[in-house]
Amino acid sequence: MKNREDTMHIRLINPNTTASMTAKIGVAGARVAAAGTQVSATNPDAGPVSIESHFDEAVSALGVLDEIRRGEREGTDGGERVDAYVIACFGDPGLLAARELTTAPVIGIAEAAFHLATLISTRFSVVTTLGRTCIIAEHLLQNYGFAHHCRKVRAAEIPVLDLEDDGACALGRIIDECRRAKTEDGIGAIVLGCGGMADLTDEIREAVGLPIVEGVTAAVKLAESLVSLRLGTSKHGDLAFPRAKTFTGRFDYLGS
Ligand code: 5HY
Repeated sequence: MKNREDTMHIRLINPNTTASMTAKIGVAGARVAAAGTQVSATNPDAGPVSIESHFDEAVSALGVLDEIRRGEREGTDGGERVDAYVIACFGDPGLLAARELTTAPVIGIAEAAFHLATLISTRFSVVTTLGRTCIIAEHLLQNYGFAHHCRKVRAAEIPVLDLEDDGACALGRIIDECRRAKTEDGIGAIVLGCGGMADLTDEIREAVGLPIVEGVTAAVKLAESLVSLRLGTSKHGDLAFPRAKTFTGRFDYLGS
């Protein structure tokens, strides 16, 4: 593990396969990274172009694991070692399984945003894309122990890929929903519920007038803190490397 004086390399993984969204996530992460922090962004070759359901989530999780394995191989094949990973989808797909595959910290953007929101407000709301994905965020809030901090998970009712289409006025709908949250939820901050919103934080903050917590940038800063503190994923207990075993059929490449 590198000490705080050296550079560090943070790999952002967009679990969907839309390259333009991956590029946008990379730019947003690099913009807040400290001097000396290299940020790279990838997405799986195979999987859903956007994640908007439990099914999409389940399939995308394997893509995330493939990207972690790729990052780990790069480090051993003489490439740039990855010091921390960020899963840049608001469902944090495959988070715990990903942590089993590396000693580096692995941070989900939902978990990161929840942590930071509770440091600056006693109550926050989440504004995500489609209504049907709200339950995914609600399950994460319960799972991570933040449910009592979150007043409401709201949806702007926009398909994820509208965020890639300037003509779709996704920003206007997100701002409207944030304004409703501000007046109705009794909150002090808003968490943006999609990695594809990573470039919208400033515009939304100006339009709504509340602290806006965005997951990709939150995760990059938390990753830097963990690496600087020489804190990696514990290999003692449930996040130890998976036991070697055979995988059959199309998953035989996962065997060891
Ligand atoms: C995300 N989907 O962050 C989630 C957002 C959502 O493709 N990237 C996606 O709506 O759950």
